[in-house]
Amino acid sequence: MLYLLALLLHRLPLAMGQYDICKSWVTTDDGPSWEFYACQPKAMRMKDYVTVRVDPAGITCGDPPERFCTHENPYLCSDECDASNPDLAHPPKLMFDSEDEGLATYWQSVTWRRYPEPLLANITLSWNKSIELTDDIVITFEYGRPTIMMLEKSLDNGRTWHPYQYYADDCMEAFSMPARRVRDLSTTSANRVLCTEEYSRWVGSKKEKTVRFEVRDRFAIFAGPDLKNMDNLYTRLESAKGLKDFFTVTDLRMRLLRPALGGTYVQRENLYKYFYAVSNIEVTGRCKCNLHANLCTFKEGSLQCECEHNTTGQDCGKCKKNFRSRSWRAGSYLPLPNGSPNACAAAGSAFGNCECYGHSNRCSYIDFLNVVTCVSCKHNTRGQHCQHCRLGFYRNSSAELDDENVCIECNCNQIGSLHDRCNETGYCECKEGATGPKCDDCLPNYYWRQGCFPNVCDEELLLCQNGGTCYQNQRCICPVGFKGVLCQQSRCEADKKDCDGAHSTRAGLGTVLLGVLALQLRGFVDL
Ligand SMILES: *[C@@H]1O[C@H](CO)[C@@H](O)[C@H](O)[C@H]1NC(C)=O
Ligand SMILES: *[C@@H]1O[C@H](CO)[C@@H](O)[C@H](O)[C@H]1NC(C)=O
Ligand SMILES: *[C@@H]1O[C@H](CO)[C@@H](O)[C@H](O)[C@H]1NC(C)=O
Ligand SMILES: *[C@@H]1O[C@H](CO)[C@@H](O)[C@H](O)[C@H]1NC(C)=O
Ligand SMILES: *[C@@H]1O[C@H](CO)[C@@H](O)[C@H](O)[C@H]1NC(C)=O
Ligand SMILES: [Ca+2]
Repeated sequence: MLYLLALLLHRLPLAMGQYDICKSWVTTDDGPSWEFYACQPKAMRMKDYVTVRVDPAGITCGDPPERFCTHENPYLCSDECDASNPDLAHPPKLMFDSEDEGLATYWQSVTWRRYPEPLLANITLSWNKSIELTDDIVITFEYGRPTIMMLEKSLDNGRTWHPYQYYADDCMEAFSMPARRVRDLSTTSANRVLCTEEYSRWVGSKKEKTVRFEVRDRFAIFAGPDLKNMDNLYTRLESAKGLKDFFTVTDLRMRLLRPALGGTYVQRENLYKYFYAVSNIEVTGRCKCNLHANLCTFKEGSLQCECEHNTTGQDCGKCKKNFRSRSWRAGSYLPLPNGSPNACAAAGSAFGNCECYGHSNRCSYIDFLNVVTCVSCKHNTRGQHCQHCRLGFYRNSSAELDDENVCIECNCNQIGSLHDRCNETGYCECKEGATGPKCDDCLPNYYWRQGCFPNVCDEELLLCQNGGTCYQNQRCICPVGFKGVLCQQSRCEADKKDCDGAHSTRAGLGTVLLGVLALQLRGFVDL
């Protein structure tokens, strides 16, 4: 039971917004103590923390200076872009500045002077931090919106990319996709990637300037219009597979594929009016802190969660050292309204002192042994406390016992080793002739061929004789007239018939002559 005062104290901040506080000091029948809640940072204007990259090189206008015109004034091509003149330059940073009223500042591309080669540009935004979108992404285009573009996202700092939304004035023609609207999605399709025609048609360049990625409309599928029922959204984010990740990004990329045409056709004689110009990119979201932080700060050029609940890492994605008695878990929005902190626990504090070094979160009591033991040890560990490595793995000497990398696979060569186990330093047990930590090498005087075999011949003791040559230590290639493992045997000696038999004299002579010839060619016989 909570005392009324404590109740007020910790209910008050909660009323300000959901999941705003991570803990509060409460007084219970057992005395005062901390109570912990799932918590998340406030939404922010993410463009203030972004780094931008525009591709390909040379796509930004003004180097060399060039003229352009607009769809409104197609024959008055007196506007100029000049990168060396601050008043006439249009660098990428102008997509993220705050603008004086009425005066748009924008990044601008070169014109479509290479038509019909496509005019392509990528604008890549990187945060080096996972971010959860909380509102629409709004991209503002001056002089008309692209007739074809694509939005892509990455969840791993740009290593892999996934389509996020397709935009075209004709989705079928551009992407072979039917046109759909986010408003028409349902609870089961809320994270569908679709193609929309709403933001690409020509309506005059001054009227509709924005291209949106509709986050609110997707939220509204669960939270209702005006997002009144956020509880329902949070419940769904927790339970629907992939839904949370759908709104999470580390990077965004706008792939501009065809500029505004101002009509149906491209006027080849006036290509100065086709280009891209972006004045603003608004991204609203919050740092992803796995519900373990309510603050996110910009430090050393990167956003960083201020982790609570004894978690750590950029996203509070792991337990702090000495707080790994059970596996790390993200906090949960459920149960409403305060959620579950799923805090990390100090070593030895949970499960009646059964320490599992964070490799298991389940313990079981074995009756007849009267011990508590960890169940289903992960990360290739085993043992009562998950303190040993599984067979076929060895202890990583530079990792603590509670490190995920504590066990390293032995990786013994299957052919060269006796079995797949290794000793504490990772050495495997080798079959005869094999050597090396993993038994994938051969001892001297052995050669590798699906295992190690003793050399048949070499350049020292096991020399091929009579002009034979040693092939990869496996066999002697003998000159005609000789045979045997080391070519030590003359064919005549071995097969008397060849030399003595009258009927075979000519053949025998021929063989001898050929043999001499072969030796001559090898430079062995000096005639
Ligand atoms: C834009 O990025 C995509 C990958 O997301 C890449 O395939 C394409 O070549 C890039 N285009 C330009 C013009 O750099
Ligand atoms: C990205 O963030 C991590 C963690 O804060 C930091 O160590 C790293 O230097 C950052 N990388 C870049 C390119 O800013
Ligand atoms: C985290 O550890 C500290 C001790 O360092 C403890 O006082 C605190 O209650 C712990 N927090 C949680 C959420 O378990
Ligand atoms: C050993 O553990 C350290 C610390 O976690 C880790 O950086 C390293 O990659 C591990 N070594 C192997 C071979 O997994
Ligand atoms: C593991 O085996 C190698 C090779 O036999 C040996 O040099 C090493 O000392 C052994 N390590 C341990 C800890 O026994
Ligand atoms: Ca601007």
